[in-house]
Amino acid sequence: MAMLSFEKKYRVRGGTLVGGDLFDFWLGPFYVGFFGVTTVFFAALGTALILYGAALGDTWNIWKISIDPPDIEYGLALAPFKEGGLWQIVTFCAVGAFSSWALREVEICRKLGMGYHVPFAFGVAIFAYVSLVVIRPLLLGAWGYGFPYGIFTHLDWVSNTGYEYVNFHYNPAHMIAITFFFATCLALALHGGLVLSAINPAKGEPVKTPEHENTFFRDTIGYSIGTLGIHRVGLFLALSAVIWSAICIIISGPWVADGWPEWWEWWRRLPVWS
Ligand code: 07D
Ligand code: 07D
Ligand code: U10
Repeated sequence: MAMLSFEKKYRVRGGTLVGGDLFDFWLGPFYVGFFGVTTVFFAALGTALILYGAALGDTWNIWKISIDPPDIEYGLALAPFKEGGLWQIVTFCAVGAFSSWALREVEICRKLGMGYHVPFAFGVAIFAYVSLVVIRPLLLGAWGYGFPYGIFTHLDWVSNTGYEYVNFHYNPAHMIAITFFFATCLALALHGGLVLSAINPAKGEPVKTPEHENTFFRDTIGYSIGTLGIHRVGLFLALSAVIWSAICIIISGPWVADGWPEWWEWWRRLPVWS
């Protein structure tokens, strides 16, 4: 069915979580819904506040603009607007916009009668962001532990936070996260390569079947996970990468306060070595 006539057929009321029929309509290609309205509200307010913060700052250099969190001294209190209060409101808007976007995805899934895999996956990305700017600051007792909203300043934050723990590469959860990120790239490259090699053949060649795809991997590594399985594995690898990322930063400070290399002392002290 052509895409446009399919959309027409499925553009029917229902499936909303909140708001009933009130916002149950489309604007051009975009489904609106109650959470489309809240997304636009939080995203527009957050963006406007970032622009206002940039106007208050001393540069319009896009790389250097930064909305900084409050000083550690403010703890978990609300800070004055120009001393981190702005960062706190922008963070609130960001969490509001990202959650609204995820819920709008849920409503679209419900309309289409599909599973909730995509909003669930986005929820994991939101969890990583929330772990950086809400969960870890709460555990450490100050909003000042959140990262600043600026292109270069957020890189400075990652580098400084990394060196605070001497060598962040020794963080075991960071190791697991990185391994999952690398594995995700490998899996996507294998999958993209395999599918294109089978269904986008040279001119005049017939399109190949999933049996060809299975056989390629059985011939190469002795096992094929199958056409559905590879998507399960892909989702698992990608979500694991982000979940272990969230873990690696949540435990840096609240659990391990000194350097990560030192944490490995327990391994050196195992009686088996002596
Ligand atoms: C390709 C989908 C499209 C998304 C894009 C990003 C904005 C920000 C706003 C200046 C893959 C749009 C960007 C809306 C502009 C202001 C106020 C996604 C794709 C194109 N980072 N980070 C980038 C964010 C963190 C790190 C680039 C966001 C953590 C490193 C971009 C967040 C840590 C490097 C960016 C976030 C961290 C980057 C490209 C939120 C650990 C780079 C991103 C909300 C996770 C790279 C100059 C990209 C770079 C980069 C955005 C959080 C580390 C500006 C929105 C604190 C080491 N980050 N980042 O393509 O070139 O993502 O930086 O959590 O090297 Mg970052
Ligand atoms: C947080 C993004 C969420 C995004 C959302 C959506 C918009 C809308 C609109 C485009 C999590 C935002 C959407 C804004 C845009 C339009 C229209 C994703 C998030 C909700 N590290 N490290 C990681 C590596 C080192 C350090 C994670 C590698 C050094 C610290 C990952 C190396 C030191 C932290 C990772 C390396 C160090 C991390 C990031 C190599 C510095 C974190 C991925 C090869 C000296 C961060 C949760 C991630 C983390 C993190 C990889 C090196 C420090 C596993 C490969 C040794 C402090 N590092 N790192 O988390 O875990 O994405 O964050 O050297 O905080 Mg590291
Ligand atoms: C996959 C797949 C598959 C496919 C696929 C795909 C995965 C089975 C069948 C999909 C994959 C692709 C298409 C490949 C490319 C994708 C990526 C590389 C991922 C990264 C994506 C991007 C970088 C694009 C990002 C674009 C976005 C998020 C769209 C932005 C849209 C909006 C802002 C409008 C949102 C609409 C809402 C909220 C509700 C409706 C309301 C309106 C329309 C009102 C209009 C008002 C506004 C737009 C203003 C709102 C203000 C905002 C947001 C603040 C901005 C402020 C300013 C100052 C400008 O597996 O195979 O094939 O295709």
